[in-house]
Amino acid sequence: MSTKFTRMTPEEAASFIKNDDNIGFSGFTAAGCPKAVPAAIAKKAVEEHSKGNPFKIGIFTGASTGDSIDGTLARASAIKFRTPYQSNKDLRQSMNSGETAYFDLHLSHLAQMIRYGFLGKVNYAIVEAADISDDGEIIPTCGVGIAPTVCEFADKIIVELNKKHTKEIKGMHDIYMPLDPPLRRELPVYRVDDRVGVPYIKVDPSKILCVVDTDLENEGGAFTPVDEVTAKIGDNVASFLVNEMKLGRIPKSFLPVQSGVGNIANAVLGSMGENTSIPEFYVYTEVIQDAVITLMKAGRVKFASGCSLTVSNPTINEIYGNLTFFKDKLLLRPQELSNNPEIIRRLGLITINTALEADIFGNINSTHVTGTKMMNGIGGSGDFTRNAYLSIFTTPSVAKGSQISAIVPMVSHHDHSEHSVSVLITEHGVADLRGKSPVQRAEIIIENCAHPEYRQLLRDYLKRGKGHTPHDLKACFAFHNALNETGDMHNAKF
Ligand code: 0RQ
Repeated sequence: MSTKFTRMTPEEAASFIKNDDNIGFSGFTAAGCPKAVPAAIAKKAVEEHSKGNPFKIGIFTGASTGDSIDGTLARASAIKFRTPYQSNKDLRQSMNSGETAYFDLHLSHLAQMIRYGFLGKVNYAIVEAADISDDGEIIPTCGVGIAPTVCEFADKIIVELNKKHTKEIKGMHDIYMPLDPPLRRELPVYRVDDRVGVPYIKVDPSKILCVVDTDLENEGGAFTPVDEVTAKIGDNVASFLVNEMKLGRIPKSFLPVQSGVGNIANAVLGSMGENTSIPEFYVYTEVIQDAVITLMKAGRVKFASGCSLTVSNPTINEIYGNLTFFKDKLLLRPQELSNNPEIIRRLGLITINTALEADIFGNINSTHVTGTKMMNGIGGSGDFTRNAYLSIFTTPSVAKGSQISAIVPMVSHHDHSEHSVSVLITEHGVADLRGKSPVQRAEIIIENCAHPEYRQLLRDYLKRGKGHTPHDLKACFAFHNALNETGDMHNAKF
């Protein structure tokens, strides 16, 4: 560990940040995010506001963050803009009220967009590290995100050296930054466990403003336990995949799996692990969740490549305590690689992501509640879905009791088009959309996936339309209008 860099307290480091600065943070989800300096920046914002001074910063991160970034800064009204994915309730409120300008991006695009100069300057990179050497080799902690790019492009770098993360994590990362067009070459990842970079982020030591020593736990939340609905969705996914193998449409050795974020994704992986007709498999994903680690210990997952270890604190401690077992089974890459379309298409990923709502023709809304309120963001779902070998979307058939049907006539916001979605799965069943016309897709989505309480309404809607994709533009949002006006989609009228 280097002793040559200036040591500062979080408050001293935060004192350098000015109103209107753009900051690039390391990490992906709560994993790998700095905590002490952003919280001190939020404190500074509150002080400046109380003196009547403006103080807001622009935020680039890998994806969602811990509460010390998105929560404290949103509550301090200190965010000028924010990109990409987020999942913090206070930030969500600030975005939906118009206080914070949020722009949502495919996660694989962000680092290159910063390099192309599309998004403005990065004044400071603030990165969490497990170790740093005199010559500027930074060992990230358990999440990488866009750290290599923001370190290269920022004027100055603030390093949070966090003792909670063992230096022995060195070797788990594969850091590589592609050249930009017209010089870009192929990304030579041919197997899930191929390494193409180096195990550290190399920065110019003269750019390091200071090192801030911390000892702070990760801020990740726990998952909701698997319930009857999520377990059924998981079982439906696993049985579908087993059948695809029997039909010879998935090789007997299986294919690498990407699984989305959240409770359903965790349940799906659990079911796939329990179903021993699925062979031991590889994971090539962005977020490595608890379920992957459980399956690794059970010998069901051979190797996982991702952008972050988004696991609970007991699980991260278990990994750090048993690195001899885990280190050659886990690889953490920048999101530009974990979510790279070229690699996803080459490896032939089976991708499994969760929809907020799907329409009867197979279009997916992953982000906007009733088309207007941002939930989290598109995350990596577009990167993976569009380039998958087989793209699956899962969703419970209803939300909020059963007042919301997740299957609607037309999605109220469009993230993934019918052209990218192969299969839709709810707790009621599976709609295999491959090779089907819009009407054929609608029929199986209604009969196999919609909640029985909503099937007749959806059949009635399908009968009204005309044309190749038979919509009735006067009635296509009847479900959403009923929800807005009466609080219940059951009251939809055409
Ligand atoms: O509300 O939190 O108040 O209970 O949405 O829904 O069913 O718990 O599912 O945690 O898997 O999240 C799409 C948001 C699903 C997530 C989404 C309400 C529901 C509940 C959460 P409560 P569940 P999950 C790569 C993949 C986009 C990014 C992505 C997501 C809450 O998966 O952000 O795919 N995906 N990334 O009640 C109103 C509906 C609703 C609804 C559910 N139709 N209308 N509310 N809810 N359906 C990973 C990364 O990119 C990091």
